[in-house]
Amino acid sequence: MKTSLRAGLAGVGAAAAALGVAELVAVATGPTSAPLLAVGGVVVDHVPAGVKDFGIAVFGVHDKTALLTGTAVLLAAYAFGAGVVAARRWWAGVGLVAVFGIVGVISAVTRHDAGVVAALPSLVAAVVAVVVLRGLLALAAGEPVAALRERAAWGVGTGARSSGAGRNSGVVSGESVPGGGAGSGVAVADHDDAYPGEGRRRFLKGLGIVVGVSALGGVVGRLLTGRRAVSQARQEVVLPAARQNAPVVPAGVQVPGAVAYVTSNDDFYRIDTSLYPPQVDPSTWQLKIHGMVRNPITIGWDDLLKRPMIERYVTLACVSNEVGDSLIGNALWLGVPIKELLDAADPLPEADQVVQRSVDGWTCGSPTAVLRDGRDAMLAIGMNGKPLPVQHGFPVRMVVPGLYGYVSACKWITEIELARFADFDAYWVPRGWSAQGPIKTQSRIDTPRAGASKQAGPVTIAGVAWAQHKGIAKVEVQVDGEPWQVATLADTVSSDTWRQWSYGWNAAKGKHHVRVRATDTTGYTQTSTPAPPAPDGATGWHGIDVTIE
Ligand SMILES: Nc1nc2c(c(=O)[nH]1)N[C@H]1C(S)=C(S)[C@@H](COP(=O)(O)O)O[C@H]1N2
Ligand SMILES: [Mo]
Repeated sequence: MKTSLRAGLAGVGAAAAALGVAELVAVATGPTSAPLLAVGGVVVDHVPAGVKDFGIAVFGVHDKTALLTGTAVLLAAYAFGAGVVAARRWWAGVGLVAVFGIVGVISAVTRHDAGVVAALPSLVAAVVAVVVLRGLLALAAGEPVAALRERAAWGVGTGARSSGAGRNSGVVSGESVPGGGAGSGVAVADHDDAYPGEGRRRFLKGLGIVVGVSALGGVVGRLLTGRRAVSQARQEVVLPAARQNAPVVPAGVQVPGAVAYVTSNDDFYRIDTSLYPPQVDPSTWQLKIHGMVRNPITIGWDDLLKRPMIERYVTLACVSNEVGDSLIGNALWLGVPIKELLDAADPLPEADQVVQRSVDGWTCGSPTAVLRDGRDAMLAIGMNGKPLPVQHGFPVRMVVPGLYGYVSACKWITEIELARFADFDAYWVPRGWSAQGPIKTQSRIDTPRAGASKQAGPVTIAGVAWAQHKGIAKVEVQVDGEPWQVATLADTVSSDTWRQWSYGWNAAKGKHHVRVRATDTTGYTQTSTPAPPAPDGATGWHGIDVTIE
């Protein structure tokens, strides 16, 4: 094995140990204080506003894993380099580890609401990285075990000069350089045959043990963090009954082949900027309503539960949803009408924006007029009969019929600040998204699937359409540019949910293109002009290709 390969692997091993230990420390200091999550969080929040596609991507459902994997790969590459450098110039290597530690510390302590203790995982990680790097480099150099044991300080300060290029005896004498002067490095045998077989085996064994123990530490850390999480508190929540019974769902809401009318909690799309869902204990939860109000209010969990509740089906939609895509879901929400709390706080007339702030610092802003116009906007605590799932904002989130999630649906909400749109930009606004985000009238074909093959004869085309708080008045289907045909609308609970539709098509052999468009109760028919999600929601007609055989 090549010298530099071994040194690089030693670096990667040191990084693994650092991250594993950091996860353990983070059990005490909080999951987002661990360096990987902390740095990942900073990346999410600080991507330049111009990188529009990335802005869309962080809205995306699968991108958290991608981001963390990417960060881990970059870190591994960095660690490899640090290992190679450290083998030649020990203190330069230590410097690179220190940079890693400093980046981790700064990321962790600058996260919203992070205390100084958030620095701990990264600090400990950096120290561990140095110690383990030193040990692994020594193994990589093929030092006799005895020599290793004799070292007073396994890690720091001992270095031996490489005897330069060319063959190296592979035996590094115990010659220590206290404090390791500049330029001292850990000599690594240049050729395998310097320590035929045995040195390499010992190195690989050491590396394997380090990586294995670190992975174990990381997993144990995550498990312990999970146990400290609020899932227990969530299970203990007993939801109060609503003022009236939940609306009855008519049997006719569901069209075969379309998505389920009510989305289960497990299937509900999840979008947020947090790499680890905030853990908020209801017993310490508080909501502060302040800013441009005459009567600031602070309300706790028990007070909230005592207030009269409503239970409503509301279809939530994400502004990042592409035409035909599925960042949309319909659930039964239980909660306190926000209008009543806002009325009690008594906003100043010029406070046209209700800024909602999550415990992790994320913000969104809804028009005050919308939240007070009598629609069923609420501080929700229940979702489909269960306490809010942690990922969907436990214990309390906002739900507003008719507004995209990024301007209204604050999860883990802890603060409501009355302000003016002119004075405050919420999270996504400086990142290129519109401050106003009413949901655009849209429709989608669920069956047949795009690209499907069907037998000639009767084929049911079906799907969903939505125009929350306005309601769907008409859905039309078009095959191959023929005249638009009116589809049959299914029942619905209210104008605040999506509505299913179907159309019986007598399909002839060949390739066909099928399109759909909806008209809402204001008389507006979806525009055919395609627009991307940014800045305020995609437009255009959903179309699919179908082959009839
Ligand atoms: N705290 C917090 N709340 C948030 C977000 C977020 O990033 N952080 N994202 C919003 C967006 S963009 C959407 S579309 C909805 C999605 O809610 P869901 O994950 O429950 O489907 O949550 C909103 N609430
Ligand atoms: Mo969203």
